[in-house]
Amino acid sequence: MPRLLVTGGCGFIGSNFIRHMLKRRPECEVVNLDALTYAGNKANLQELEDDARHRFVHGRIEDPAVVEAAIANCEAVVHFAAESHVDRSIADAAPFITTNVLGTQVLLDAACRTGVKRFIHVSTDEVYGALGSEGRFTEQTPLRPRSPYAASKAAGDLLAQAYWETHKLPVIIVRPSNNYGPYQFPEKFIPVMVTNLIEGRKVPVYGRGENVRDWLYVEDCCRAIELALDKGKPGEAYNIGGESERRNIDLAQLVVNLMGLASFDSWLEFVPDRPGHDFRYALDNTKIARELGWRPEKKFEDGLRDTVAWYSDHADWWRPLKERLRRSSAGFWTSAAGQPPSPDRR
Ligand code: NAD
Ligand code: TDX
Repeated sequence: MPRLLVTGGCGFIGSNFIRHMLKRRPECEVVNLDALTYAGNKANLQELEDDARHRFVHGRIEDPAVVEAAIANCEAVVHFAAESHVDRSIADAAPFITTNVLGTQVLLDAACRTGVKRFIHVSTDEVYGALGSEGRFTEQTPLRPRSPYAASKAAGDLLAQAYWETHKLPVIIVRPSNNYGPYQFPEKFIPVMVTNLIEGRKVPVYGRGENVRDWLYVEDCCRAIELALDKGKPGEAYNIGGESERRNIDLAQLVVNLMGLASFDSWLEFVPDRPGHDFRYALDNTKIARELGWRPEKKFEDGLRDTVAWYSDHADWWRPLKERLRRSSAGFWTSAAGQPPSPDRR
């Protein structure tokens, strides 16, 4: 794969993926198309500043002229760019439709015109909806998105699938579970917890903290996407599950313990629940294990310890981001800035 177009490469998973590929593949070149929204940050790839194999293009994926120029001479596309935060989609769904639906269509059209050899569409487990306490989603599970974010991602999946069926664009859809690790924007649950606790603030727990997420270390996710790029079958979807399910409350307990803090309860603040909060996600990894030989390798407790250490060592990275979040939080529904969500703020 000599030259890749990566969209959203200045975000959390995208920046980890670019680092992963350039480290493992000396011959690889990356064009990184990113709009630098509130979640995009050039500092995520600071160490590649002098690496000629990485070319940053500032622009939006829903702009056909920008995409046309960026995709020229690229053999494959790995499409991460998205509005990615569920709480924000509850406050205002419009940017989710623009980026996750319209942007995906513009990219798919450009990919058809240039004839790329592979188009990896990075989707999410959330497109399947919510589980009760039993069972797992397989790739055959019908799409039943329940938040505006998940609906916009599912729309992207359906478009991607349709471009395979209609135009034979070699699209591969990957559906990872909740990622965690270095460079995750501090509005998502794990970085909210770790950075709040470092700052001496409480952890906002939605509802009673009984919802379950399946946690995947970001490096394991990047390995799976690399395999999908090399060996994935066009027209197919692959789940990428972390095989590490935890209730939010148990995860909070683990983080408080890892940070060496006593009296767990005093560090929690139970806040009103997210509207339509999906109860549980869990992915069946049978297909990706059998067809691509992938399994998650990082043990959850090790990944979490490494992540806590990374945020402890990189306060200069996240402090300005949290400052900005706090200043701008008035208009959207989130507790990430340390303000508990309440129904009258929706
Ligand atoms: P992120 O929010 O950290 O990063 C998104 C990036 O996309 C940012 O750099 C942003 O500037 C860029 N972007 C947003 N709108 C854009 C536009 N219109 N044009 C160009 N660039 C734009 O997201 P993430 O957590 O790294 O997620 C990456 C992808 O993986 C997303 O598609 C998301 O839906 C999916 N995903 C994420 C997770 C997770 O746990 N983080 C899990 C499953 C799937
Ligand atoms: O402050 C918080 N308190 C809290 O209890 C936050 C931010 C979250 N939560 C809960 C809600 C969820 O049950 O923690 C869980 C994880 O929440 P998020 O980090 O917002 O992730 P989630 O909504 O599960 O979605 C994530 O995984 C799938 C990503 O944000 C999506 O981009 C991805 O598709």
